[in-house]
Amino acid sequence: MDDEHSAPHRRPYALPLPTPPEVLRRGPLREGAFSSALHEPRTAVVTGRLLGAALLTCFLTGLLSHLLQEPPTWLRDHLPSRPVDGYRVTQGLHVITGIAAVPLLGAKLWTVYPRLFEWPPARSVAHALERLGIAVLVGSTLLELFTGLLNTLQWYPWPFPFRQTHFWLGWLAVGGLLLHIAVKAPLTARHWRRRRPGLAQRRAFLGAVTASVAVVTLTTAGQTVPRLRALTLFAPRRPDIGPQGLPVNRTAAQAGTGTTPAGWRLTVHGPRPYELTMDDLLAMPQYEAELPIACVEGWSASARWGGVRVADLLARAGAPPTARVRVTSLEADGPYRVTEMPAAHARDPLTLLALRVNGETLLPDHGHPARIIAPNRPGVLQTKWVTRLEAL
Ligand SMILES: Nc1nc2c(c(=O)[nH]1)N[C@H]1C(S)=C(S)[C@@H](COP(=O)(O)O)O[C@H]1N2
Ligand SMILES: [Mo]
Repeated sequence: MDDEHSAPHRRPYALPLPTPPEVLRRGPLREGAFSSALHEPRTAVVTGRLLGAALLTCFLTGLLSHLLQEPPTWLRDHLPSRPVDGYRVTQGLHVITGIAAVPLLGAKLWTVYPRLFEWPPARSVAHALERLGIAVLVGSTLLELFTGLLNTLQWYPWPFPFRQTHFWLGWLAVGGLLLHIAVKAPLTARHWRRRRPGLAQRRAFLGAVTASVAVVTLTTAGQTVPRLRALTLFAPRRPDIGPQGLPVNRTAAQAGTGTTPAGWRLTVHGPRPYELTMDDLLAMPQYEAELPIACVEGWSASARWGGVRVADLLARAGAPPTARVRVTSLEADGPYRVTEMPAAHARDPLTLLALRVNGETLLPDHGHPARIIAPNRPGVLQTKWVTRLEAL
């Protein structure tokens, strides 16, 4: 048998769902429970545009940061070491747009939250799926901004690893966002342009939202934008406060590297491996470079570094200029004890095994006896307390 000639087909997602009994329609579920004139599409479109732009910028810069920190094999030989300030700018933007997204998300959710109490809760399977999609979008975005913000404070009150969670939640949030943009496109298009006369209340609301975004941005962006430094009230870090004029993330005490072992040597592995004492290093040609430390948490600070070119050290070991380098720290353990540097960075003349900063010998907190400093690189990979380089 076939049902070619039975009842007309309905696509399964268009199936209507039953309306729950009217007695349940109380409190916020009442007709007309929300009185503000601003719970309407034009306000949602204006806040949504700003929020969308912030979240998409945040996502793309975050993706970049992830790729730079853990480059997949196909990419690792194509990562450029210029512009010098590349990572500083993109990661600064990542944290700035993430922070700006907090008041924007608040405003957007406030505008549309009466929809949470829509009646009936689901008209059809399609409507139920759309609402489920919104739940995923809102949940993942809230969690994403929350974990990111707490990470800038170096506070990890959860049992899961931050970076992987933040990465996958980001995909979930951006997937939900793109779907949301697509589903709402016709409605958005209708309210894209302002119709005169505008709503005075809306103007006041959007003014308040803009002011909140300006305040949170101006009081935190100084952690990476030098011109805003004087306004840095709420940023977790002041980039100019710390020993030798630079902040410290992991101290020598935390890493157990407060005193350098008496017989410290730099070991360089390659076709012709060798070892150097500090005196040997100081006898090599010394170079200086003005380079930033750009921490993934959003602060950055520039300094004048002095030391030996990594390219010279590798060439002396007979390594080809296409070699990547594995850097090992004296630190007993820690996620950044061993890091890898792409070939472009290793052969960049600005990349140093730094022995000095701002004219002084490195303090233990900044990586004494020697640290890596390279252009266009996440701070986590600027390895301190270096004991070994291996050409790969
Ligand atoms: N060996 C080692 N190097 C490290 C780290 C670490 O935990 N271990 N932290 C990194 C991080 S997260 C940053 S932002 C920079 C900070 O450098 P600073 O303390 O000299 O400012 O060092 C990096 N180098
Ligand atoms: Mo960092």
